[in-house]
Amino acid sequence: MEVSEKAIRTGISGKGFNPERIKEDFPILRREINGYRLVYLDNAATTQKPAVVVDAIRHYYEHTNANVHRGLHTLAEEATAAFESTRDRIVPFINAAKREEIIYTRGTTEAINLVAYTWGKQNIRSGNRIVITQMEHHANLIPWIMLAKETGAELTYIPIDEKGYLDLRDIENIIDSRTILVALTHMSNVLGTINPVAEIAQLAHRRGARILVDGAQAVPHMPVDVRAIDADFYAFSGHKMLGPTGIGILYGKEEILNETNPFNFGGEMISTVHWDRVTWNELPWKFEAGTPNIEGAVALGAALDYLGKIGMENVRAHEKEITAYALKRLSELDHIKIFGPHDIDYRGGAVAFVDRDVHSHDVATFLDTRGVAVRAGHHCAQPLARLLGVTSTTRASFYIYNTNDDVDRLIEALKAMRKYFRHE
Ligand code: 7TS
Repeated sequence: MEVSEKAIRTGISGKGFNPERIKEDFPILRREINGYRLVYLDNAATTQKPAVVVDAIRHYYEHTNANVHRGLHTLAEEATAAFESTRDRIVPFINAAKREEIIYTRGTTEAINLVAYTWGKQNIRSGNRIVITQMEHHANLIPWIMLAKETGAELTYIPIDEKGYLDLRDIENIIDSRTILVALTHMSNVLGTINPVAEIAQLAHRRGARILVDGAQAVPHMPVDVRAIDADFYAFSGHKMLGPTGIGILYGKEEILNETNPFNFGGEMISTVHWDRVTWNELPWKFEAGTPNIEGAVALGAALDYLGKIGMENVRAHEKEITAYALKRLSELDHIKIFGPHDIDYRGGAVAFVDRDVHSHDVATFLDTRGVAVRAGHHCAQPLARLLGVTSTTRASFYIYNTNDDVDRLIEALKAMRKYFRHE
């Protein structure tokens, strides 16, 4: 099969794409750490950036830099166009209905807090129920703990089963008629579990509740369609999908955002201001007070282009393959216990595990001596770790530039670690 020049540049072949070729687009992956070629397996925390994303930031400052929405000079118009064009590209990327539904934030955390402080404070009352799950990241847990305390609403958890799936047997009673909001993660950053968010949205809507989906781990790794899910709110971060830090997205249905008062006040978010009264700007700017992260939005556009060329189906297919390989290789080590589902159709590429004898922090530190970067800790989900009966786990998480060779390097390093700590 003939492969176009463009496809070669992006590493795309007839069978999806070639991660070895993709690696070349990421300057940082040429680094050696402690004498070994870097194997970066901390992608659930943040991904590395391809040269095109780094170049977009440089190009923006060298050619375009100006403040957005308020200037009449060429640079200001170009900066505004570049900033707003990423918003236009987010719309099809998650299949939103319109650009008014795409709010720039600093990331998932800020997006969820924005919903809690605006829609949440406006709508949640004593006697209401907020439903979340036992596998939430602190970003989708603490805002609801605080809001429940403040309003007198009840916070209820969908439990997880021993395999790491949501236990939905009692879901009809958990999401009851008092429920006003269901907030859950699309993909767990610890267990890797992909949750049936569309089905849960259907039930929430039948009860008259709204649903917020934390898509921090989903949008970077699989095709996401917010309208097929019928999400009322959907949050994600640019830095976990090849973009820079400090830029993220809150998607919200237009009619809900229209009924919701803003929370950050200042420039940009107003229409008219008098000494004693103001009217709000239109969507989406109503929620974007102050000078935004322009460079971040512009570079996120470059990241979207890069992922778009690969195709999110291909990203997901590659991650299924490498995660299946990682689960198989890790399962061969009898001193390793893996958390989360093993069925590759229902999980993503974050694989948390513990060694029977070596503390997860020592595991991560040892792996680093072999050039393998993983995360160890509670992964910002302390109650979940407690539920799993551990204080911390080691987590390997994969992305488009990881290969089976990288998994082999992880396994070799784990074996070397056992020797080093004299557990063999
Ligand atoms: N929700 C989930 C499911 C996450 O995995 C994270 C970050 C967040 C929310 C917060 O995203 P932020 O961009 O606002 O920080 N997760 C991780 C992690 O697993 N390791 O480091 C950050």
